[in-house]
Amino acid sequence: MKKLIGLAAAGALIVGLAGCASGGSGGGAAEGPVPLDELVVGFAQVGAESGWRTANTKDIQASFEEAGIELKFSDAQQKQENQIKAIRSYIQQGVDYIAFSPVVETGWDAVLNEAKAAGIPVVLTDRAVDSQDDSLYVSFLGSDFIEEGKKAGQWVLDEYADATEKVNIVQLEGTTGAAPAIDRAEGFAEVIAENENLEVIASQTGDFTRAGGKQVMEAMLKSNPDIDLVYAHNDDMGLGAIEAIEAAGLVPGEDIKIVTVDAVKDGMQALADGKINFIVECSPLLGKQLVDIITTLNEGGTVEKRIITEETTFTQEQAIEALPDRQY
Ligand code: GYE
Repeated sequence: MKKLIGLAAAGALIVGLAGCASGGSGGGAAEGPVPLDELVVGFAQVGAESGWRTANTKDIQASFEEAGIELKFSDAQQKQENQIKAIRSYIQQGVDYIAFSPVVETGWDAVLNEAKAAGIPVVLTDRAVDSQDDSLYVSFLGSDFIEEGKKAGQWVLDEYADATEKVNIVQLEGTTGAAPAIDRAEGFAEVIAENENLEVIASQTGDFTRAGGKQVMEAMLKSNPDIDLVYAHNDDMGLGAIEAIEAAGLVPGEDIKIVTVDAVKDGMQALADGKINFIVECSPLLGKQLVDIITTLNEGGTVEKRIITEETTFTQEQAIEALPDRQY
């Protein structure tokens, strides 16, 4: 399984050249590939809520520019209605392909059926949709968020293996209803259930933002005097929590341990400084693989339905080592 995933991540996306793949309105298999400088792709981004998202946007824009493919880009400011509007406008403009990162999991069937009716293939990047009908998208490229939650849980399990008393954990959740918020909570809960001393005493959304993480942490510190560990679904909320913890006169990383997901530069710096204790990597660099998917489809090839990003984890020492070369 690991090997398969590795291959997919390495860019081995073509599984056949059957000539049956869906091309865009501009052509594709039947009429032969559309020249790359005539291809148009519409990308409906979630927003600019985090360091991860900014890196993801930059990478996608740079990858399309490098490939010489026109990319229409929209920022939905974390609102599903804006994303739906953007997708409808791409359909109206008759783009060849639509790619998007769904802000929440549910509520996409109507607009995705409109894209299907218009013959425009859709690629999901980063986040999944929760739909019964998987013919509504060609491929889903992104991380395994349950696995990320499990990795975070495993660190906590090991860290407190010898604990004889209750360990009070608070969770800063991502955007309510978003795949990474649902799955990172699920994977984490599953693993920490192995030790009954580990207990999530409070869990609330900070919407994947630094300000949200800070605000929720301030409130949690007031109502829970004895917090041992913060599990934040992304670095930005963890960084916000650090500010709240310091403002309360406590030392982040020591008085209260912090585990996060993403491994963007600011998060890695906080880990190197000992303010965060462990980070599970989630790579935002999906641009090149997205270009590969689209050029493969354009050439009449087919792509894997699910392409999982390869990722690692970082301790403080590993962060110190990785920081100088970190691109984002
Ligand atoms: O972890 C978070 C961002 O969907 C994986 O969204 C992405 C998440 C990422 O806002 O920082």
